[in-house]
Amino acid sequence: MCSVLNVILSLILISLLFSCSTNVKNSSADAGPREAALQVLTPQENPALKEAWKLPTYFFLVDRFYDGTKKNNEFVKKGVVLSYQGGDLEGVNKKIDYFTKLNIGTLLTTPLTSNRKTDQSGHWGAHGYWIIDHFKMDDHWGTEEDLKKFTELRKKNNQKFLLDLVLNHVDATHPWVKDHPDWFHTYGPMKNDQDDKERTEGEIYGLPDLKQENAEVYKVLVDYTKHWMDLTLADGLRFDSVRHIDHAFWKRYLPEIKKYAEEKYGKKEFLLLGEVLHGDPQVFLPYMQDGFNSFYDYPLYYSLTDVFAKHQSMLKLPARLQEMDRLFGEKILWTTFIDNHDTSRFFSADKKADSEDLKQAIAFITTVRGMPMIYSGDEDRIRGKNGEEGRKMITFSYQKDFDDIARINKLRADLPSLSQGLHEDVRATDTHYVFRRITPSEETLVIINRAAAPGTLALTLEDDSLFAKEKQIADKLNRYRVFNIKDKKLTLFLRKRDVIILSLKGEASRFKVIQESKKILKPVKVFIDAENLEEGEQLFIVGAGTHLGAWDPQKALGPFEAVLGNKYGAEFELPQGAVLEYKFIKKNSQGKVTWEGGDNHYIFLDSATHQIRRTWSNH
Ligand SMILES: [Ca+2]
Ligand SMILES: [Ca+2]
Repeated sequence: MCSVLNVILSLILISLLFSCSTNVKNSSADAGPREAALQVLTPQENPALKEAWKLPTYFFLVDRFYDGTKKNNEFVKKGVVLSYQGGDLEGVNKKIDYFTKLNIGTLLTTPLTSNRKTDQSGHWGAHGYWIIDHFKMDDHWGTEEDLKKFTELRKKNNQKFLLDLVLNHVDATHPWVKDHPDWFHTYGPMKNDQDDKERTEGEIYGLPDLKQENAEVYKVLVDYTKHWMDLTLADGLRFDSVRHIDHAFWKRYLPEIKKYAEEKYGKKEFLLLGEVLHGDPQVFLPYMQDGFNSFYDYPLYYSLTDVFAKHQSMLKLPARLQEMDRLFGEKILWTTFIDNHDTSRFFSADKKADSEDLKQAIAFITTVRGMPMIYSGDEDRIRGKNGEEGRKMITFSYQKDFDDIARINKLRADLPSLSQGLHEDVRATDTHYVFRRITPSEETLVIINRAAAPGTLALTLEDDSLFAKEKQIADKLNRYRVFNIKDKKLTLFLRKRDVIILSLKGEASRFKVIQESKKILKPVKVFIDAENLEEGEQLFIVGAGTHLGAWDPQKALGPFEAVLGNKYGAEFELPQGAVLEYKFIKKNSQGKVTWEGGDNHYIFLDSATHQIRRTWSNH
């Protein structure tokens, strides 16, 4: 190796050593990223919160679940998705065993408050987000007696309740708009959500925007919250449109509500779930500082849609999990989902998506960190290209899908490692992903195969793996599938698009090894074929995570040295176990940056990976 390269490598090593103290852009100072870990390390903080919310949640629109009585069917037009469909709490109460059979631990419904009584260009407030009276239940859902019965029934079934609240806006026909004009922002319509003032004070969808900084508004929103907490005995709250309300409000409001839940109801693990509708994990950092302990996991949602619905590389999953782990550590209990009432339905995200894909996606969110949330209709093959179209009435017609999802959901009750365990990436390629969840007394291996054909996978087990001592092991999803272990080699016969879950209880000594493992840097040689480099242009590599410069061209690793012909090479110290998500860039002597075209590259740096070879892509 030439001396220039040695100097460069030393500089890179120095920058890597200091990288743990640099902040990722846009993050607030004390929410800085953690150093890239050897593995994805998950729930060690907040064990009580993770225990309390370990079971899957079922989310439904009251109007779209089950029509228990025709008495309240005002404005109902069956089959017209923009109108009311007749669902009500009496229907929910009649079907209460449905949730138990699906192995659900928590129910979340759309808001229960009274909504506008007229249509808005053919759209009705069947979703519940167009409030006209904060202290009254909508007649469509039934009576407060029905709500009381619902609370009793779910208590009997040991099911929690998450209450959906709207604090950002009211409907234009709400009496407050006339009676208290000073309770609203006067910014006008929101067009640019990148602008902080416009995003928090502008009107979304023409809805009058509440002025939370007004003392009377603050008080009425707190009263509204407590009123519904008292009525429903909620175990947590789901907050709509979080990004459209100023941080100052959340910083004051969330601790007050948390205190109320603790002092009045003894609910120490009260969930504060924020809807921050964004795919970039960085956007969530300031909201974590505001006091939320859960968010919808939109960043992971986009990655898993790419993988399971659009049939893209599985490497996107560990790349995303690792990226989020670097930013948030274990501070947030992510609410994971495969679709919801604001997104396309899973089946409609891509033409290729089918029910096997859907079940794999659900198995994935059930076995990684966070709290999995089923959106009503995931078990019922509901389709729809966007949120509104996907809000169809449940038909209860796919018993096998229901049973399969119920079986996956049951894993959460049976295997504590899935909600509490550390996470270690074992193997990842374009078509399969193997990871381990581990607590001091349980080790679980999850194997997801996305290949369209059957195949064999041989995994070499670590000496300290509980599986290394066994001869045979049965799949937790299908006990008739048994796999052999010989000389610490586990041989798996994979079906096409398969999920296998293996778990053992016992003294899992690998737990300590993973917990204490420090970042192991290993030398990796990177070669890139690039034609037509212009005079003064040099090649660099940049990607996700501080170890690859966090996508900042100024912090890119390089330059590469000419090796032979169009081939350029460099050697870097990179963290073993990391999934690298990266691209190559060219920089000229004036500092002008040219990015490689096409999709990002991914590679899992396991112990056997010492080289990366690629060709520059123009598109
Ligand atoms: Ca009804
Ligand atoms: Ca607002």
